[in-house]
Amino acid sequence: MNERARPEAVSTSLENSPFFMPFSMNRAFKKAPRMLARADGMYYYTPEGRKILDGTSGLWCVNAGHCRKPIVEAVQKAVATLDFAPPFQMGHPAAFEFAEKLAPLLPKGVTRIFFTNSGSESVDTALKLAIAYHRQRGEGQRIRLIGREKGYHGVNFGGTAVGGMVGNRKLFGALVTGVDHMRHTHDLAKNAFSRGQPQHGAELAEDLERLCQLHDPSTIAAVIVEPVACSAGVYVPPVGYLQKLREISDKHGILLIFDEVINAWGRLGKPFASDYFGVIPDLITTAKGITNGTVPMGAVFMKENLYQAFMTGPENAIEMPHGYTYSAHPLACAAGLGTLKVYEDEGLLTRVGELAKYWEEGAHALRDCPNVVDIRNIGLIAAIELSPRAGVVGTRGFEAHLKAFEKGLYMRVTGDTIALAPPLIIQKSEIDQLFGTVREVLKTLA
Ligand code: PXG
Ligand code: PLP
Repeated sequence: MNERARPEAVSTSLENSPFFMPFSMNRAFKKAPRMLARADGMYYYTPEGRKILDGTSGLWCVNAGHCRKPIVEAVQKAVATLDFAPPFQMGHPAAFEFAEKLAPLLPKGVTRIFFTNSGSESVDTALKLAIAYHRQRGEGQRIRLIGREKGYHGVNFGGTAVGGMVGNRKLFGALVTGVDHMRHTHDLAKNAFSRGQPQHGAELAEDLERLCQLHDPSTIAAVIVEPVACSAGVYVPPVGYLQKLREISDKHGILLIFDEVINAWGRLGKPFASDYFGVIPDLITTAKGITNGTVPMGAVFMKENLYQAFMTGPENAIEMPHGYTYSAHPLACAAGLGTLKVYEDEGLLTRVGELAKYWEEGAHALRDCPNVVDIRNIGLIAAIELSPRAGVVGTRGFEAHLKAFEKGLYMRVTGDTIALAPPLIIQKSEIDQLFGTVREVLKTLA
């Protein structure tokens, strides 16, 4: 990991900055900015040089830790060699090499890879592929898409439509038609303080059967879920739930999509959540940890039959009229190759298997802190749900975020739920430090 000179502190006011920040409180932030100037391993550094433990891997993406040398050097070399190559009707070696290196990591039967630039693009790509697949096979009536309440599938139109976070949907009109949602699996009354997978709720997968009966299964193209729903507050699938979804989708010829934008890349102690839960979907969407967050990239992994369904017409025709200017960008492929090397050299795709128990104990030890109504965990993910203040949902959670930053810990909150998912290189002493800071924060939070 490399050492760098300390950047100059930011001196100018940001109050009138033209930068329209995404998913942020723009006005409040610009009055009191929280800036990060550099990063190394497990830590961010502020422009003033304060050291901040990264409790959520940036945005759940920096799984190998920050500014890792093999990744930085791979990108530096790539940018000086081939800055851009058109991905349509042309190729470059790193794209094929990266696909070749990824393929052996994929769950059994999942063989083909379509590159995108983000999780949102992966989701919209997978939804389009699902509808097109059925049409290719003479089932063009399968146009419906099923998501789930509390799901997060990014912010493009398809992903917003199948997503189930109300605040992310309500401003944006009718979204995509033909979408329906299963109920979420969050059940505090039955499952509070579960360690790992909760015992109750497998039967909620029957909601897919209910929607099949409502719409007729022959109209449904695909169902998409995050195996562990992360963004909306960390909802771990009940024991048997994902297996049941697989059974019902198989019974009705519906494609099952696992959105592993966060779940993949060792977060659960296996390369994919699919491996962890022993359920293989037809398509997997991912992004984030595929390049350790260094250069934007996403991918859709699919079973062989999906790919083959498109390889049927004349060879002088384009098989898939879909793709992005930056699909398989040379810098992203270089970052991805560097990332895989670090994952392999350091065993990071399975390291969480050894850490998960210690992590679980640390998280659940916070149960006695004020306002804690639930603690959930799986792999190297934990959520601490706080009771909301009367009439002002989210303020207690957001204050926890601010106080933690003052005390040297970066962590995400969603509503009043704290979400923790540090880089997979974390040491046990740093796990103690992380939960110790959360304890201090919760103790002082009214
Ligand atoms: N699907 C899932 C399951 C995700 O978690 C996306 C799609 C979209 O990926 P992009 O790369 O387009 O952002 C995500 C992204 C949070 C948080 O704080 C989570 C995400 C993004 C931003 C914030 O929980 N997940
Ligand atoms: N809009 C216009 C006018 C374009 O020309 C393009 C790409 O050529 C796009 C949108 C899509 O951009 P991207 O391929 O980066 O997703």
